[in-house]
Amino acid sequence: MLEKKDQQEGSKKIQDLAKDTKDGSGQFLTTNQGLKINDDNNSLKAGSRGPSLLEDFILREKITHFDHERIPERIVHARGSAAHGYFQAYPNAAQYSKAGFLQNADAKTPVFTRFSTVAGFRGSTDLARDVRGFAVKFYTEEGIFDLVGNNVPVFFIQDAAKFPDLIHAVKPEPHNEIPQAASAHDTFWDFISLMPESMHMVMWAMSDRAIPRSYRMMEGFGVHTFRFINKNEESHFVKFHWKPKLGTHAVVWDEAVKISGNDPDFHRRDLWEAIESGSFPEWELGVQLIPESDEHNFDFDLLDPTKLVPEELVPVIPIGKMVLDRNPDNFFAETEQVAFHPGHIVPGIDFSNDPLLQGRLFSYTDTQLSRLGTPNFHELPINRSVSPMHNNQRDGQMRQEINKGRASYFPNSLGGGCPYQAKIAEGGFSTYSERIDANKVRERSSSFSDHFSQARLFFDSQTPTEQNHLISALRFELSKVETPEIRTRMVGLLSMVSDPLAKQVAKGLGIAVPENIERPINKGIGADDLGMENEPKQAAVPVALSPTLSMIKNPNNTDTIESRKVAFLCSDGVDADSITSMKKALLSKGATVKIIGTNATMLTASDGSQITIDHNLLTVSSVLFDSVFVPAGKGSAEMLRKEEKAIEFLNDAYKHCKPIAAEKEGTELLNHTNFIHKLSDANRELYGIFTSEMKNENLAHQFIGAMGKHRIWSRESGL
Ligand code: HDD
Repeated sequence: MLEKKDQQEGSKKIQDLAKDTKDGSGQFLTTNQGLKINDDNNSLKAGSRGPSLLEDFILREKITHFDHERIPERIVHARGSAAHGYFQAYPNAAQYSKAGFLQNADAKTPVFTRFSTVAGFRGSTDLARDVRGFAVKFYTEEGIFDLVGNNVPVFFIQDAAKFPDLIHAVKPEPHNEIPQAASAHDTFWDFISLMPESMHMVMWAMSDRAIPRSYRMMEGFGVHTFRFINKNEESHFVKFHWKPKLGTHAVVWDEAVKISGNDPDFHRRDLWEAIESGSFPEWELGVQLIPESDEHNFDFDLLDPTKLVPEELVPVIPIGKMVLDRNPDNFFAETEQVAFHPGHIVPGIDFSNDPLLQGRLFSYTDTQLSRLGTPNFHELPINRSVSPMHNNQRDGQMRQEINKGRASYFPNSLGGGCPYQAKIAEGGFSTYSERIDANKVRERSSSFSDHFSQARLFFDSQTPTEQNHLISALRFELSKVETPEIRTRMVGLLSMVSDPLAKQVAKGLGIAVPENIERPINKGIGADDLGMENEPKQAAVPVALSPTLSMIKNPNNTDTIESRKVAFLCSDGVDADSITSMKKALLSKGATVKIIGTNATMLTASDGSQITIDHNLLTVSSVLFDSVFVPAGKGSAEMLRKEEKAIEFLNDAYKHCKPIAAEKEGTELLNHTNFIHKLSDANRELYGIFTSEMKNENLAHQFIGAMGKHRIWSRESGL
């Protein structure tokens, strides 16, 4: 029997652990009806060894609730992670749009931002090769504004009518539900090979943009052209951009595959840990503004979602920043139940006639009805507008609001005419009055028919490293395709983008680039139309190269190493001083250091001091870190040499182009890797390997400098 004092201490410990949870603050366990529960461990039985009794309403309530805990996952973007934060406009923003949240540079508008993959199910890996969703809910004083974009500025299709086909093609195949969270299968490439309009987006999806290092290191795009309406009721076309403060960075494919095994929650954990540690991710919101009068001054149609506006033609003007500074309290209540909708806009923002956007305006409410089960989904705390909500919509499942009074219609006199309509001057929303004079038709505008120029612009704007990654990705994906005709058709389409690209992909597949390109069946447009015959092969765009399309050349990248994770590979006998000085240098630049040891708890350093281990080598791999340091210490280096995992850790870090540093005896460990002997002493530093046989202040400096470049790409091309 525990003494009373021990019991009290035990329960105090539990209370301490639970101090940040609402239910931990000394509350009784109750049923959903508020009845205090006396025994939550045993069901009601006829005798302690007898059958359970149906009368047990406490058990029935608990099990019933449990049986209904899951709701349908999102048909797309099921796998996601989110955070709270705020948006703050810059002083210049007010002139471009009359939206209330852009008027005051001192005001902070709360936001909830959800990042996601597209194809995988809710429990799938974060590191799938996929487009990432980038959806921001602004809780403005004028109502909810949702900017529901992606980390890629264009889309696969031009018309919403093709969306169900696209998603059916990319999701696991219907007969066997294989493969999970992967586009590398026949149905996806079958569809793509018949849809030339997807070729620009395919370039992005096969680039390293589709395997980001972190949600915090992704650009975001509104994709469609929207409208900004200013105080004078003038309209500009607008494209939205999110630029991450930490730069735009990716992992490499081999790494992505290994991360999926090591930590399928890699991006979710990364976002969560960064915010918990106070390293709040930040993006700048930028806009490209195009006066109405310039609508037709481009070689592409602004309404075509498979096209971007090169930043060289229309610069991105920063108008505010978003900081994510709070993790959700409850995944289901917030991240899962949040309902975004591109149709949630506020005065000062309006739609364009992009046919993909127009179709989305229907789809998002409809999907919430089946996913969240009621037209009252806006009453869930995460979806509630901060501006007061008054209307005559009533009842429905799970209604929270207790509406008072008799009048639930408008106009009314019994309710004093309330709620009444707002004049525009009072903030009432009025749709931009665009002149439309047209025939009702079911067709695609011929201004949408150049599918290849911007795909080519994208490919040509990449560095050789990025081009190689893109080629490898296409080789990988198309090698997984089992139907030879699909591969051939795809290589044919790629040759419309770039001959060198098509040749390289074809070589990897062991086939030739077809001479005569097969005309895609159905062509994604009406059966009576000509399709590709109208399309100019590699038509000119005024911009030949666009550095902002490349992640490596991206002018917005800085050399910050803030929140980057460095693994210190250690064992007993490590030199404590070596750890301390390198750690100090890295922490001063905002990096995170993790001690990897050969057990799960403590290391004994060479001076006898005890060092806490963050991760047992058994449980991690270098794919989870940005760089590796092997500290000094003879005993440590000798122990690690015998650990196959330690050598693999270094070999992988090298393969994935990550900076590696080693000090004094730590350098000895590198002699057992498979890369060190390929490097001369002279070119080691060029390839991001920094070693010092003695204590050397410069080592940390060099190491940090290399980390600021993200990866040492010369390793891929140079050896
Ligand atoms: Fe969509 C979810 C982004 C085209 C139909 N979409 C969804 C999410 C993002 C996007 C980020 C996840 C939101 C969240 O985190 O809850 N979708 C896009 C972008 C598109 C796009 C950038 C093209 C530019 N989507 C698109 C079309 C349709 C849909 C053309 C249908 C006609 N999207 C949906 C949906 C989803 C969705 C089925 C699933 C879950 C949800 O809406 O709430 O309605």
